[in-house]
Amino acid sequence: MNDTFLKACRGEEVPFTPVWIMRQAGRYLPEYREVRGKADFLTMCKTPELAAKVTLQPVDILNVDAAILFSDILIPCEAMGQGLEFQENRGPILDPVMRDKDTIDNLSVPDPEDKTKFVMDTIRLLRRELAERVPLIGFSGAPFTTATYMIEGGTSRNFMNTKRLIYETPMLYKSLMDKITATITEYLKAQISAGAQAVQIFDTWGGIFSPGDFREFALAYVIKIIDALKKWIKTENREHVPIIYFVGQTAGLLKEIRTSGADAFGVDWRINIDDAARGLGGDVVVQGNLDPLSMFLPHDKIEERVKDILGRASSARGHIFNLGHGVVPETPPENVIALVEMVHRLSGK
Ligand code: 1CP
Repeated sequence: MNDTFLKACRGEEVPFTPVWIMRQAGRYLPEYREVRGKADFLTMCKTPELAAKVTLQPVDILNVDAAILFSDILIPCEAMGQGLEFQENRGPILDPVMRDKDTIDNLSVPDPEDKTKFVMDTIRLLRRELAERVPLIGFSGAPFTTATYMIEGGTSRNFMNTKRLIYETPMLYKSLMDKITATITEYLKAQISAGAQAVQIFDTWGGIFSPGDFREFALAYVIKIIDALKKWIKTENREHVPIIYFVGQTAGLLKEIRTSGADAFGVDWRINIDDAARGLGGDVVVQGNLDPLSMFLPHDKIEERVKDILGRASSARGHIFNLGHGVVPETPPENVIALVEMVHRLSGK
């Protein structure tokens, strides 16, 4: 198997820098749009054959060093009992919104093999179809990022309802977060049992907090999940499964993020990756961090940036190349193909 990605996650020697792209399966690929033309997004997530098909597309087309399960961070919200819809050009809609005690009390902590069996079936199918070609990454949202969607009822600009719940009724927020945390812990365990070889926890909106609030209202719950997963992996005598923690707006939160217990840290593009590695404690594995919109540059300019990031990241214990956030739908696929080739060529030792 091309296990360069797993080795890099563990901080081991690698022959080249592994690369995968956040949102590597998606609308920028014509092959994805073709499948998506026949099924809506949720149907794709819930049909293992379709989810597996689009998961494998970027592995074949881009030559990336890891596959990431095709799903969404909001799938567990529906499993907990909240209605979930994806409306064209509007994004996710969750209903009813989680802002009062009765509604939050009504949520359950689902059995992931029951309520989200399609995710686990997709993972089992993918491991067979990947046939050890590249490792498979499972994922979830972090509790806070997941909670923002559950509280706001969708995407948000200023997260007013979320912060209002936190500041006005902190115990209610905590009861919601405890349920989400328990759900995600079981969900990630089930993904690992089904065959996920690494997991990434997405805290896309963590950067809306001051460091103190981030620690109390977001990170504390991520620490619980990572701690529970590590203990479970140990008691079950399972092989080490790397955990990657990605936080949007990483720069102001490095001191906090380093205490999460993750094996590797996703870094967005707003900070130089060597500064991020230093802020995270120096001896760490970092993942990132090219600005997703620099994919619109001519190839020679992309190459300059790739070289710069590879050079800077050489000071860290390990580096997994990625964008600093998801690839946008307007991105020319040929530029992403070129990016992967550049990372491999320029980092080859
Ligand atoms: O119309 C379509 O085809 C659906 C678009 C789409 C896709 C392709 C959505 C809706 N989700 C996804 C897949 C997805 N989402 C993956 C697949 C694996 C891969 O990376 O290839 C992953 C890992 C996610 C994770 C996700 N979903 C995050 C965290 C990562 C990030 O980008 O910050 C978030 C915040 C979501 C919520 C979500 N799902 C979809 C949309 C449009 C949104 C974002 C809405 C917003 O901006 O708030």
